[in-house]
Parts: sequence; C-alpha cells; structure tokens
Amino acid sequence: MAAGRFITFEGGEGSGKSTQARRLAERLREVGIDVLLTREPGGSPFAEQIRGLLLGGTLAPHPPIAEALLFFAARADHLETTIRPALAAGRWVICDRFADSTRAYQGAAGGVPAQSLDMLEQLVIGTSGPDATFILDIDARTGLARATRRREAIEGTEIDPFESRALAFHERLRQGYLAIAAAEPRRCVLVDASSGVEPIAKGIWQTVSQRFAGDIR
Ligand code: T5A
Repeated sequence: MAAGRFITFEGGEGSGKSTQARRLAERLREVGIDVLLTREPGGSPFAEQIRGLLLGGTLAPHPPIAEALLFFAARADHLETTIRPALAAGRWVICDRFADSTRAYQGAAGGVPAQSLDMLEQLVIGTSGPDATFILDIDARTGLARATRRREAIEGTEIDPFESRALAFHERLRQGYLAIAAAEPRRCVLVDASSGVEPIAKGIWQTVSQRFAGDIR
C-alpha cells in the first residue's frame, strides 16, 4: 500500500489556517481520499495533556527553550501514536501547525537558536516531515483582530498566552514564517491570507491537485 501524504498548515494568530485545513480535508474526502485532520500542540492523548499545560495560562515564567522542548515532547508522541501510523496505513494527514510553528514562535520570535531547533527536528521528526506546507501570511494587526473577534464571539473562550504577546512579537513571527517559506520553496507555499475564505480555499486546492496529481483521481 502506498504511504499517505502529509500536509501542514502554518501561520500567525488569526491567519485562517484552521479554517483552510478543514476546507482541504473536506475537499479531499469529496474525491474519496481518507483524511486524518489533526493539530498541534495536541493530536494524541499525551500531546493534548501537554497542550493543556502550554495553553492553560498557568505556567510560571520559563525560557523559550523550555517551551520548545515541551512542544517537541508533544510532537514526538503525536508522530509516534497518530501521524506515522496513519501515513503507513495510506491515509493523508492534514495537520494544523507543526514544527514550523516552533521555528517561528520559539525560534524567530522567541530567540531559540536555529541550530538547537535543527537538532530537535532531527531527533524527533527525522524523515517524517511534511510533503507540503501552506504558510498563511497576514499582517499581524489584521490577524490579531480576527482572532479577537472570534474569541469574543465564542462565550467563555479565554485569550491564550501566545495570542496576548506584544505586536512586535507577532511581527517577528511573521518575518520568521516568511524566512521559512523563502528557505524551503519546494515544500512551502506562501498564501496571501488577506482575501476571503473561498478564494484562498480554491487556490490551495489548485496547488494540491497539481502537486499530487498522481494521487488524486
Ligand atoms: N505554538 C504552537 C507555538 O508557540 N509553538 C508550536 O510549536 C506550536 C505547535 C496554539 C498556540 O500555540 C502556539 C501557537 C498558538 O499561539 P491554538 O489555540 O491552536 O493555539 O490557536 P491557533 O493555532 O493560533 O489557531 P486558531 O484556530 O485560533 O487560528 P487560525 O487557525 O489562525 O484561524 P481560524 O481559521 O480559526 O480563523 C480565525 C477567525 O478568522 C476567521 C474565522 O472565521 C475565525 O473567526 N477567518 C477569516 N476571516 C476573514 N477572511 C478570511 N480569509 C478568514 N479565514 C478565517
């Protein structure tokens, strides 16, 4: 059986990547592909526990490297128990955030050196990296405004500790993502996320159906 494909969605707060990850999963299912839609941090019972710790807003002050290690601990379990078995069974895996989030948040914006993240990626991910990554690019102010509107619309949703950081952090984050897209043009597709949900979904589907033409009938 052919292994499945692994596609990740990345971007800053309110970039719309969760919306687009869901849309792509639905579109692939329409053409008969078995899709697992998952997310980081999380995607397995242990990784979801770490998610609760990281996003719960109760962590004592800690250095960005400690945070990066927690994201990688969650990722190791997510890969081992969810992603690799699904790919081996021929399923496609769509993941809302993956290792580029650590590069952008803890690396470019948080100051963890790229060499340290390279080592962690080699240790935890090895050859199991994504076949394609969509990086949704949006100006930091617009993205934060979208995230705030959504939170206000859902009663009881608290601001998460990453979203509440200063605008300068979110601007560094955006530059970090742009640098990843420039460094890995074969894997990464930079998407202008400032337009509407429909045109963005259409562009992403066009890319996927061209890039994986042999797998989609
Ligand atoms: N993190 C994560 C790290 O620091 N390091 C890591 O290694 C990893 C893996 C996760 C947090 O953890 C950090 C990053 C994050 O801060 P989360 O709760 O999972 O937190 O939240 P996010 O990943 O940020 O994702 P969200 O789902 O909250 O936001 P999205 O995916 O950017 O946006 P989405 O699709 O939910 O849309 C947000 C709002 O905008 C609207 C939607 O309807 C929604 O209301 N929208 C649009 N509006 C106008 N035009 C469009 N094109 C739109 N698309 C969506």
